[in-house]
Amino acid sequence: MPETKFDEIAVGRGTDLVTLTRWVLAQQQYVPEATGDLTLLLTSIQFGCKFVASKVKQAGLVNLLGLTGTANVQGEDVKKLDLLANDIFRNALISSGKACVLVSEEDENAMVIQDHNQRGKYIVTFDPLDGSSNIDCGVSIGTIFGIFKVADHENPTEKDLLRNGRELIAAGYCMYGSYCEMILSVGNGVNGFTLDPAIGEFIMTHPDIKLPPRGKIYSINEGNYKHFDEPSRKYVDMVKQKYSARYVGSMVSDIHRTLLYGGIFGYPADAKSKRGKLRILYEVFPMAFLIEQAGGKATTGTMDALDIIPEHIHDRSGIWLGSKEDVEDVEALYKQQQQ
Ligand code: AHM
Ligand code: MG
Repeated sequence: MPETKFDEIAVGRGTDLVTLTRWVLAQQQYVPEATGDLTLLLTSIQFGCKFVASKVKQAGLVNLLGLTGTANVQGEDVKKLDLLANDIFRNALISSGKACVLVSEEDENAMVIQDHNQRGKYIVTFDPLDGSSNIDCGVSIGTIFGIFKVADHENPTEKDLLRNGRELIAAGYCMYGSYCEMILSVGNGVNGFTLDPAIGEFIMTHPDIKLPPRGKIYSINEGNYKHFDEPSRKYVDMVKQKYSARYVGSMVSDIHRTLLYGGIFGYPADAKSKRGKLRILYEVFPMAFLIEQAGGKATTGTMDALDIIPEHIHDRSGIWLGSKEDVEDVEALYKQQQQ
């Protein structure tokens, strides 16, 4: 018999693609106590995103556009796709066996997984379909999520939910746009993965995203200018002299552009929305976490966004996020006002 010979083969040659699952698995080696639970949870989120991406594409053809005729706890009209996306993510997360409590924009109360054997150690906060007002006209929308750990999965408490954003262990979003992209951070930078619909996998396309320290784009709903406080007005007056304006009206898309091109996105608290519009647990925190992980900054104007402690699961806050120096300009105007 001829002797078996061994050749060495290197990792990362030619057609070698890094899938999201492979990347998440590889991160486990940096965490000695890792159990693989987060990998499984993220796999279920990945599945939910693929499922929603496919439904968003078909929406106009299979009667998924339009309203359900009901309003959510925040008094907003619920779209058919909002409801479907919520159902898809709930089921995906429950079946992962790694979630303990779910907090969704569409559900009034936090949902505890009933079956103790199906409970894991994670709290997932999510907006299943953000940018609802853009659904029916085919403009980019997305899913946003944040992941915390629960202290005791047998007895989750309100304290597990109402905590600051620095305690997030992972956050991300998936954008359903001209391409479908998942942006994820597990606390060691930010990476982007594009869905290849032909093979059904998210492939790493934007490794280690870093925001430039200053951008050239400001993104804010200027239709609210008359309601803005003085620092917000002053800021808009200042940047419009030198920056371009871009505003999609879907937070996921506006943040995606900000991450890739730099600049600033703001939805400040104002006379109309006294506590801001965007929700802390599943819009503000995940996006602030990603922006900080990419070297940017996130503020309410007067404090770091990740230091907020919400008093209720659906609490809102004003928010400015983006390139560090741009956000610092906003902070300086708020400081000036306080003097
Ligand atoms: P939604 O979660 O009901 O879709 O609302 C959140 C959206 C964000 O995506 C976006 O940044 C903001 O609302 C846009 O609000 P407006 O239409 O007031 O500019
Ligand atoms: Mg939303």
